Amino acid sequence: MTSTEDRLLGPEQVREKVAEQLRRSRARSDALTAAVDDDDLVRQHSKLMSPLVWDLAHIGNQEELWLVRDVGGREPVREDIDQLYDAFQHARANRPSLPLLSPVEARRYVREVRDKVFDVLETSPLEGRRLVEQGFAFGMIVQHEQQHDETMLATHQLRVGAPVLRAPDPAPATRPVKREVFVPAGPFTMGTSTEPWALDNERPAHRVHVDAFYLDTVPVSNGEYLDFIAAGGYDQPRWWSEVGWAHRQRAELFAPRFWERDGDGWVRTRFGVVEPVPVDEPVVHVCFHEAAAYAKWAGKRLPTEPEWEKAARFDPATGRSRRYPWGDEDPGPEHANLGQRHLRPAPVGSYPLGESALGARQLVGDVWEWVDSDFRPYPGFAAFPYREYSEVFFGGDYKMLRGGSFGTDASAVRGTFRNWDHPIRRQIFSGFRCARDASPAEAR
Ligand code: AVJ
Ligand code: FE
Repeated sequence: MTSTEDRLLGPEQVREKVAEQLRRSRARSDALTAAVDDDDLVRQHSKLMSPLVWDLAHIGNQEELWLVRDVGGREPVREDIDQLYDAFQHARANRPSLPLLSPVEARRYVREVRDKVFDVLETSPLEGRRLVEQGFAFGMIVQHEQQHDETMLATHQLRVGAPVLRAPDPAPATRPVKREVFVPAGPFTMGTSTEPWALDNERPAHRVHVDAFYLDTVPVSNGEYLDFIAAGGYDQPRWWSEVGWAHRQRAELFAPRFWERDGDGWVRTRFGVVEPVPVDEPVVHVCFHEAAAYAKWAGKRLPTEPEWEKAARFDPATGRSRRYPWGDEDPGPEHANLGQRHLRPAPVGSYPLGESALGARQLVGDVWEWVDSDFRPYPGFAAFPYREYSEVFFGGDYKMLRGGSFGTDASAVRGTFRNWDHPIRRQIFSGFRCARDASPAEAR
């Protein structure tokens, strides 16, 4: 049996896992910031993003706050800069004009913090406080760095200039799959109370009833999205919600972000490379309103968050919820397109070994999937360890995204992981898949 209890690690195993993951996240931050010169690191490539050098020092500052000062009980490294790297004190648009650490100083700072953290990791007990049980605070900081690494990848995508990032392409899709999977009516366990590094908004586990429905087996492809464009989808308010249409008008949307017309066809820019839009890849860089409009045009709708999670985790053979679509095993390269191994989504139908028990593919990895739910706490939610991770964002301002993208690290996504953003955002690696109700006859 593979229950979460069997996965609990002893303190030495936790230390080893933390050390390995800290090294991996830092290798990624280093690669993303080494790819451009200092001038580029301090520049703001988009009003939506921080300069890369801000993300780097912010990663170090969060690590200092939680691991050096709180867990380690050590003296501050640089108390004077806390305020500069507090995301709530300065809007992204204003960050370039702050007296930020230079690239040389930022690199020295994150190294100094990391050296102390390795010392804290070796010498601090991993019990006695909830913050350190199973290495939670370290896991939170690993995830935080990886989240900012995905943000930095999005900044790279917004940056104008010659390509600086390279990675091999994913393999072609293996075989066609059926268009939809059936998700039977009934309750399932949503969220988790046992996953050691799950963040506060994923907790606690609770039972949720979901009516029978059909979910697309794979994400909506560029080819399908092109049909929506060709059918005049962007010109017909009937497919759009009222706020969606108002946004479509104001922002003059006509295609996914980074697409341009090229004669009769379309090209897109991907990390500085201009290329024909690949028809068999999941569409990426669409906002919630575009996703919802496409779904309506297709005679469908977006899944809700409970529907998405049930399709991803519910195993009808056992009635229990898995950690990941494919089971309880940590993600491997055979399961999902994660971790910036490829700098693009894999073709739809890829990763047969990552299939969920109900037969859906690519729920984890490739593209974040918009779902039609607002960011709300689960029943029994308690902010931990700080209100500013989740709680201050609850309410109707954000829509949820599930499953992670090719830019997300395996440590920063799971079957229960919840991401959110404003419904108009599309600089993130966001796509979607559609759902539809089952008829009463089908639902039996
Ligand atoms: C959960 C991805 C929305 O990047 O804004 C990073 C994660 N929180 N630093 C974000 C986060 C604090 C957050 N998201
Ligand atoms: Fe942050």
